[in-house]
Amino acid sequence: PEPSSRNGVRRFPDNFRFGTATAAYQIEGAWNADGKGENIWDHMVHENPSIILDRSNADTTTDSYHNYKRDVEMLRELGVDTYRFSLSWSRILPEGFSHKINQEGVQFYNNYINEMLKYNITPMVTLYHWDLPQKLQEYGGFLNPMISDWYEEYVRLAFELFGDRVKHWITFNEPCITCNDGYGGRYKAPNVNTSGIGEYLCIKNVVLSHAKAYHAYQKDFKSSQHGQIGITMIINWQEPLTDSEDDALAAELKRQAEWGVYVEPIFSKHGGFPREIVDRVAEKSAEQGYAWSRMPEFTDEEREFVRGSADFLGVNHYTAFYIAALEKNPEYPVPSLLDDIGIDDYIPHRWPKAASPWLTKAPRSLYKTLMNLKSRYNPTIIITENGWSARNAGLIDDDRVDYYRDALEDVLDALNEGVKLKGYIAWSLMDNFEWNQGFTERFGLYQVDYSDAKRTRTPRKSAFVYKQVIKSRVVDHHYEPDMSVMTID
Ligand code: GBH
Repeated sequence: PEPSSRNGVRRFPDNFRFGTATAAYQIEGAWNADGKGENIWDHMVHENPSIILDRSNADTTTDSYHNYKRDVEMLRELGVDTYRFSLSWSRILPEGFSHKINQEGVQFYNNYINEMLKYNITPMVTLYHWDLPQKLQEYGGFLNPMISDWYEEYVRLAFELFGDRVKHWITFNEPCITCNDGYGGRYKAPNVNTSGIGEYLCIKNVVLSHAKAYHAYQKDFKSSQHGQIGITMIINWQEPLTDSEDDALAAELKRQAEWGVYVEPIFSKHGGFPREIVDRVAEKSAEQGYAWSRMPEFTDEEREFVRGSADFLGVNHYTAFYIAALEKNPEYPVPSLLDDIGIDDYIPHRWPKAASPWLTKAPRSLYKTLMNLKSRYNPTIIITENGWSARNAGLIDDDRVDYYRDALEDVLDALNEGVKLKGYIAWSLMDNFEWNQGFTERFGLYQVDYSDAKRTRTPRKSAFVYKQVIKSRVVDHHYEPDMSVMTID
């Protein structure tokens, strides 16, 4: 972007928080150690190895279960305030329910959290990052409305066990991956193909699960623990391809399908699902001969229960897409959420490409996203993920450095515009198991050497640059780090 567009204060306020993020399945390994139960990712990759591009799995991955002290040391090297990581439900509750608590799993998280606190690093805990206990899947998982009670039972235990020290909770990471991909037949666990029906049941059940967790915390924990609870969405920028009304609606439907169905019920004044998608699915369902809409509604009581049930919105932002209306996209099964919304997406050739096919460096996409959220709900926001993938394992990652610098300039612009943005968390602390892409895509500020049993971690150039931003509170586009030695300041 033109330098002239970067106006205002170019310094991060002292109370603005910086962090890095990971997720349990992607980093812990030790998949069946010390009493951990199987989860839906363990199950899927073991049953069906070819669902992962390089036929790898996360049985060991970066082995953070054993390397957690090194992880915390890296956080200290970077000088971050916050570490966002997730709890593995089945490591704590091997069968999903609290009748059997795995004390060794609890001990692991206590050790991890205490190690962070020892060095003044604030833990931010994601309660669910896609890894449901397999047992609960056998009872229907997120298609069973009982899931909101099961989830409440689990999160209450997490609040009891860790809430004396953890003050930042995220109920769900990117629930659209659970629902639209996991139940919509798009190769994420549990990989059950219930597109067009199950995926909508899942959406409603996730929203109610979130709200139950929020209310449980307000009722029984907030007054003694004083923490905050939010929910994290993937919110990329969706730009209509043309000025036509159809493309504008298509872009809006894409936003609603990915995050609006969760955010609108929680953050809007009126509550409930976003109108356009509700009408659209009702219409399509009728055309297809269903006696009812495939998208369930909330009862009035449920709508009120959900409305306002969050202290902040977590935003995972990576990129942008152009969206056009396309009534019948032959790629999508019927019925499915993707067929319902009737869209096609495009990525312009001119945007620099990362290793992930969906990820490009789209100009000012983070700024546009934050301004759009401000105009809709003006929520308190934490950027809970932002990052860049490479196929190359090397340490000189100038494309990642460019990506982060421009994203951080967008953050400054948004702060200048009064967006209630409290912090920025980079994805990821280190290379890790990138879901269906296995180990073929690397997002790490630190490189991980998978050929080494110790899973040695080494800082990349981007780690040094991020450290400098955190320390100096400014983005210096000319800073060239001395990479010969990483220090703890
Ligand atoms: C995040 O998702 C996740 O929270 C994190 O665990 C992950 O490691 C990180 O990003 C990097 O991917 O292959 O065209 O079907 C980001 C949102 C949504 C991006 C699913 C990839 C699949 C696109 N992701 N999407 S496609």
